[in-house]
Amino acid sequence: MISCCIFDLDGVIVNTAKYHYLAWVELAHKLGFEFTPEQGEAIKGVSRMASLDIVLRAGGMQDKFSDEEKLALASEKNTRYRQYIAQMTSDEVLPGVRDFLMKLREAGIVVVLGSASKNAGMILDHCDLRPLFDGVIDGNLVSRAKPDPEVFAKGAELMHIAPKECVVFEDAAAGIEAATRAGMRSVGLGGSPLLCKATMQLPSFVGFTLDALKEGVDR
Ligand code: B16
Ligand code: MG
Repeated sequence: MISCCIFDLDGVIVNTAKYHYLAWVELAHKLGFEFTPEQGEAIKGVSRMASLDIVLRAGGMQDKFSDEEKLALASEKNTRYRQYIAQMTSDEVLPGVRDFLMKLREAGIVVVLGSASKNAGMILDHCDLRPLFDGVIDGNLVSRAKPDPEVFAKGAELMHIAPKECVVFEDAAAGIEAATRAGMRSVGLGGSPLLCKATMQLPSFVGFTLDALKEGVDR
């Protein structure tokens, strides 16, 4: 039985990874080094401060800054990132997503966001998605990053739904592990071999139906 679907944001609903990357590159340039797209892969789904550590390591600067200075650097990156996401519109919602969310709601299935981002609310508003979500658990409400199950466990708790009746949609292996540790089934988005532990995999939401979801995860 599926009562609730919990969606990761970046890489599942919208592609904000490109804006995170651009904002980190600007910070790296200011500090005097390059941050390549290959290195940028490692920050997907990772919290802001953990991303900063990855960026500083790429520039050999991991031991150069105090905790206070690191907070200031992360805040500077966030200011740039928010300038990018302030320009987002509903056109940036990934193909098939809006249709699928609407199908879930019509079927009475609860729709929840489960994201590491502290900016998730702003993105939902700019993309006109807020009315499609019954609940939002974002980086402001969790203290432990995926693969810790906290974000998804809190989503189920918020809606008073048992984990076994929840399905998580994720594009990162750490998110799939978090779902499994929360006692939930999962759908791995995007076709990466790293998502092989998901209950089912899906290339994109285009044409995806509730029946196909049930068939894929109810086994
Ligand atoms: P913020 P998700 C994650 O979003 C991003 O993938 C990751 O790159 C980012 O560092 C993290 O949110 C925190 O974002 O700086 O906006 O709080 O995939 O969990 O939706
Ligand atoms: Mg993601």
